[in-house]
Amino acid sequence: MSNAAVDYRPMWTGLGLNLDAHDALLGVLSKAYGDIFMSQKKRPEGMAYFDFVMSEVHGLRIKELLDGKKEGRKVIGTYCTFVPEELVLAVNGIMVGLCAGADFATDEAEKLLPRNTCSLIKSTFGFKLGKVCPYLEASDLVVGENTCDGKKKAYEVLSPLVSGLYVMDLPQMKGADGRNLLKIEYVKFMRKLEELAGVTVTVKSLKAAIAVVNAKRAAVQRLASLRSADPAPISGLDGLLVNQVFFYDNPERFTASVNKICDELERRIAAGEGVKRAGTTRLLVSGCPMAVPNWKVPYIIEGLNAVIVGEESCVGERGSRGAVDASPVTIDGLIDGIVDRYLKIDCAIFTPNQERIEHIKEIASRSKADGVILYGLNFCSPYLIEAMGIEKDLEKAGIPAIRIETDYSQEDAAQIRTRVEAFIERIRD
Ligand code: BJ8
Repeated sequence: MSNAAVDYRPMWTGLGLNLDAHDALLGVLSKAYGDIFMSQKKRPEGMAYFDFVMSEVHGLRIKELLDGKKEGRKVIGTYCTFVPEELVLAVNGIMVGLCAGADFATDEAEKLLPRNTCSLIKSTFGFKLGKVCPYLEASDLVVGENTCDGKKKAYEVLSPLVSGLYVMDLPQMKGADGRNLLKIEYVKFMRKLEELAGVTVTVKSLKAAIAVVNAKRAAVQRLASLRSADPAPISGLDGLLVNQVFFYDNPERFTASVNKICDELERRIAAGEGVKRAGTTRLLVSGCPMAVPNWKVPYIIEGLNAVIVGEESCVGERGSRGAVDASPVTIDGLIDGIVDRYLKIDCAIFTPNQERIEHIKEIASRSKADGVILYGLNFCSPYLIEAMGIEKDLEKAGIPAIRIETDYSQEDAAQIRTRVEAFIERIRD
């Protein structure tokens, strides 16, 4: 997936990538992207921008990061939506999500991690050990976080493998003590960024950064609300792709591109047009994050007579809802606004986490979903355990739900297809 006209190999060599392994990875990704995305019918024209971004995901965007580094900007790689992009932008840094959405070098990863570790964590290691992630290699600081037990312990193992791993502590409960902890951690992280970048955060720089990220979130929220139309104006696969690119792209360019798609979708909706006919079964997908290029389950769902109308996920509404209050006039006040916004993320690592079920119901109702697919990665205790209670709760509320537990392999694709097909039939009966 790179522009054939430009030879990025010297750049990748400079980053220490294993070129043969990287070529093999890009070959597989490129084919998957063509099969999954380019074969869709009635895509919005604005998705051409996202096709371009994906075609250059290891090319032009990496060059932009390296050009930024030459100008003295720092690249901050992250694995969790709890890392505030506002703070990174306030020191003129660039934040990127790190690759964790495909099986790669799993045998190597399993020499360091138990087999019964979730695919997302194994993937993080596989991409590092296989030397195929230019984002990771371009990062000046890699930020881990104290979230689930798997990640927490995996960062101890990852630490000697990457230069500059910084682990942020996160609360697991949302009372006053939890809020205090998050604020302390965000201030510590801001100091770390200031030291790394040699830049002091000012009220002006932080306000400007908040405005950029709020605009980016507002654009994806606008897109999410347009998906409530019937017929759905955009496929779930394309909706997910936008949510995935959210973590990689230049934020201002991303915002403009999403708003452009929204303008187009508004015209589509006014004309009564959509990607599938009105009345197609509408599904909400809820659960573990789907990092690039984890498209397996949405591809299966939309290959059937169904359309995905929302993602209750960190790569989706859980990660992008809300806004930071930009009105305070002190750094402390602005940090409070950041803490308040991020503390609303209802990740399953929190206990209790009742607001997540309310949030799922709210999205299901707004997006006019006919049912909810509770998506969980094998061995992910926080989401798999929550899913059992949520399934019962949703069914009790009259919202059909099904739990799908899977990994990044294709081995269970036929079985998932059969189960989703039966679920759609149950909804339609
Ligand atoms: S805020 S969801 S991005 S931690 S799938 S590694 S939970 S065992 S990813 Fe997450 Fe931040 Fe929460 Fe969001 Fe562990 Fe589960 Fe694996 Fe997971």
